[in-house]
Amino acid sequence: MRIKKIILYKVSIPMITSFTTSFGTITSKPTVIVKIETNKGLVGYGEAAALPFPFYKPETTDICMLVLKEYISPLVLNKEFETIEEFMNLLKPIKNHNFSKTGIENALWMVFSLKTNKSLKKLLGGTHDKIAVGESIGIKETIEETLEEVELRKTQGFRRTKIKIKPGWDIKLVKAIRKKFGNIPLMVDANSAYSLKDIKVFKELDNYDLLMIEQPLADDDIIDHSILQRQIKTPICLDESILSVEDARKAIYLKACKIINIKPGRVGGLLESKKIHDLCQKNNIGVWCGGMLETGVGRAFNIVVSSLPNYIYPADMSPVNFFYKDDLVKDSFFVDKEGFVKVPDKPGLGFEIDDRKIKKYTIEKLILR
Ligand code: OSB
Ligand code: MG
Repeated sequence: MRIKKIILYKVSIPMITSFTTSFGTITSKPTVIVKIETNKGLVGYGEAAALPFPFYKPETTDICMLVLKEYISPLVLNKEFETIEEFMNLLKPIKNHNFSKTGIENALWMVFSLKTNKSLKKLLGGTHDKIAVGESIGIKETIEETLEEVELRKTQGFRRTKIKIKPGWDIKLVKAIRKKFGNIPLMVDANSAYSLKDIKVFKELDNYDLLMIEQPLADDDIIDHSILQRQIKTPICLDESILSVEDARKAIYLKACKIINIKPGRVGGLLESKKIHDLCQKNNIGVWCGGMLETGVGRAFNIVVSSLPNYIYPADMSPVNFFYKDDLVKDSFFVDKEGFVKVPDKPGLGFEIDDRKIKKYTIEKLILR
């Protein structure tokens, strides 16, 4: 198989609400949609869902456009390959840039799904027919406002609540949620905002029976996570720290976490996600799928990866219309009253791409061949 044409769309759908974490506030989130066409005329779409600024990972939306155009396209256009593994080997010279790689890798999975007439779930080896989902609640102005959102999402069926924390916005909030909602499945995500000096905060959080604490410490410090995990019983879940199956191997070896959040975008696609998933499964580390506020295109791949057997905790899967005025797919995924999303079982993305919408929200377009 060969890719004969790549089209990059930098797309910006207006946000309905901003999203605040310890690293900053997202008020607009352009994303990159990657469309590929093969020599046999098959078409696939993927999403490189980096953030517009380098506060989560160094890669940004504009960097994805640049890397896809200048470095990825020349390595892959018109090159022969038979499998995704072979395709990813073409990308080996490029260090990191996992969001960029994911954009094109996902598009290729879609092509393979169409070519073999098998659903993505089947191709990847998924076993769940539906996936459990939760919501990620950003940092708000007040505790009251946060409690209202927890309430709303609970009544909508979401199966667990994740709140973003940062120093000064942690224990009081968790305490208020426990007081009002009792023993609901609850977790926190610090996005690297703390250091080992904050051990008192974590010892205190240990009293609130949290499902997990996501990425408490620096993204490049697996050792300190290991030191912290030895001192608290709440499971540490790594997000930013895990960019590859190699990172996962080291984290597991050092006992730096008990859970891993495997987002395809952060690790470079579905194939690497599957490798991390398999390693975790062997080592009794449960996993789940986080999100990058993707459009319906990126979310479709997150749903697929979540169908793998060791994805045992609810995914961050707020519907696209929580955050955005519109979507790029027709009939986006639906969260049922019990908080489950059905995994599509037809070949292709599983959702119908709305080309008109892509056109409408495109702010930059590049055709590469
Ligand atoms: O840390 O999980 C995170 C959004 C952007 C960047 C990082 C994170 C998040 C979220 C939102 O928590 C999850 C979602 O896409 O719904
Ligand atoms: Mg996170």
